[in-house]
Amino acid sequence: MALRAEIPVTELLKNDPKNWGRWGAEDEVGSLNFLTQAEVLRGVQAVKQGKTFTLQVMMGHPKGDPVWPGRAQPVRVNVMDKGHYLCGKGPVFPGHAEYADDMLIMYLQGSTQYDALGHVWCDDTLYNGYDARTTAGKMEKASVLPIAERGVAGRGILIDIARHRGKPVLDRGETFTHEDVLTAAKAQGCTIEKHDILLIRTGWIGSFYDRDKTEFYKDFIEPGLTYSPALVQWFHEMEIPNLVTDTIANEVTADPVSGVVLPLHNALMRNLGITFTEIAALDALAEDCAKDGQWSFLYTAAPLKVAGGTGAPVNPVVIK
Ligand code: UVW
Repeated sequence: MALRAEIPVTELLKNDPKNWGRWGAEDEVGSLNFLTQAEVLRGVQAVKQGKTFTLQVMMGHPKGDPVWPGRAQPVRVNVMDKGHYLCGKGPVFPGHAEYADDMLIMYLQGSTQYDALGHVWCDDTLYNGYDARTTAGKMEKASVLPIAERGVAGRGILIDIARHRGKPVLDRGETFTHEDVLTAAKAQGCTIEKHDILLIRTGWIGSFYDRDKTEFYKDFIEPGLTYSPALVQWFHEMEIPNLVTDTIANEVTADPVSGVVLPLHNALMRNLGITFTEIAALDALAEDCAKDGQWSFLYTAAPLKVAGGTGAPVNPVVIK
């Protein structure tokens, strides 16, 4: 990964739009405010067949769990099971019912997850102008909790960039723009509408399970959307509330032009308040959409209610 940026991210984004203050000085859910009751009903109207899909990757996959480099995979540990009873250590209840218990130790971004709007910042300032010092100890502002309490429901649309480019998975560091997304949508015979929850498939996370893990993480660079002022303007004008992708970070890891790492986290999430859902499992949904030609649906999700959390795991449900 290119870690040496040519210019500071604030310089790169200095002319880009912001939604700070648009929903009040205390807002913590950003562009989810676009998902009004009417937008939820527009999502419901996209339900045509009653097919359901869940978008979380498995935790504890036998082939490992994909995480951002430096984070550890979730660890699930049994703390009570039949073994305890066989050793005479299990609690004996009147009536002799027995039970198993376990615990999970994980990064809150260690599976399919929503990022809190304050998860990434620059210039000592979070989404909506909150001081970055409010992240100390736990997130006092723009944590994942308000997103979790609100929940997300609306019309979702899936754009399969990998399929459009005729490959099962995009290459390491392969980029695409909003123009490419629009071209792929046209080829799919669908139109991205204002306020759509945008799901983009690259094939990347699905490919993780069959790749050599050293190769996957070596000089880590994911494929993804790449920064341009025009792309940011498009997201702004389309009032996209939520970006969901099957990559760990929803964008090409390092902008090949400026060298800046994860500029869209600041341009879209911090500045526009667009919620990010990362590490989504989109292969089964994409396969089905390609078969029946229905690329839009009702998308619903609510991350776990973690007070002060920088993010939280989620298992979004799509209904076609
Ligand atoms: C980082 O925090 C680096 O990335 P993500 O948003 O993918 O969790």
